[in-house]
Amino acid sequence: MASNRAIMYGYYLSSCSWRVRAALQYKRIPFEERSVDIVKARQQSTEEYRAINPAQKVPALVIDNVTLVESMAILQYLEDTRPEPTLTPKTPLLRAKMTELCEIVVSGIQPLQNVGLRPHFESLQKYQKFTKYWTERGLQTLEDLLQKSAGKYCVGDQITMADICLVPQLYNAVSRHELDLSKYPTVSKLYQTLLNENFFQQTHPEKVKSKV
Ligand SMILES: N[C@@H](CCC(=O)N[C@@H](CS)C(=O)NCC(=O)O)C(=O)O
Repeated sequence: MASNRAIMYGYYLSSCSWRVRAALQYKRIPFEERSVDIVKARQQSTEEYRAINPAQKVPALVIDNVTLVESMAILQYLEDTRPEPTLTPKTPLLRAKMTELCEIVVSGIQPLQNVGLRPHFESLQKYQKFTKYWTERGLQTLEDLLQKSAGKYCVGDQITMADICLVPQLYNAVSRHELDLSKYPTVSKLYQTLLNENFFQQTHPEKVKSKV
């Protein structure tokens, strides 16, 4: 499908932004990233950005003359319109396994440690206790599921959306929540393998940070 260069609105430390950035890179879709500072400047709540994403969150992607929000909807759109290289397993069972893993991250961890929750806690300590609990619980769930589904990657030996969701969340767990991944050996091994993949290296927050 012909298109102009895509524009991604994101933040370098945002795990949801990294999902989209990684998928764009994996599928070799040219894009430019525009930074929305969701932490200090809280640019997600400006009138200008709310016109792009009414949810006041990153990411948003302008592609094919439309604006898309919600990272998983964006991933599915990219998969449907640019199917090669694919991020979806071939069989219904493996697709279900992929979705299980994505959901653990997307519904079971990320929203429960989002920076947007911080003002709703009386203290930083209470926020950190809450976010740590849900992140550790999610990581244990991932470990249990991945012991059964993983090969070289999360679902067998194929890169899928599960890998795209996993890596950014693990980066957050280590860098923001200072969690020790060695308690989760399968998760930990996958993280090391995936971090060596070129499309994750090219889209790593440290690399994006140096450009903004
Ligand atoms: N379900 C959404 C979640 C988006 C989301 O929570 N983004 C975070 C960064 S990872 C954000 O913008 N937080 C700022 C806030 O909530 O104010 C998606 O997958 O795109």
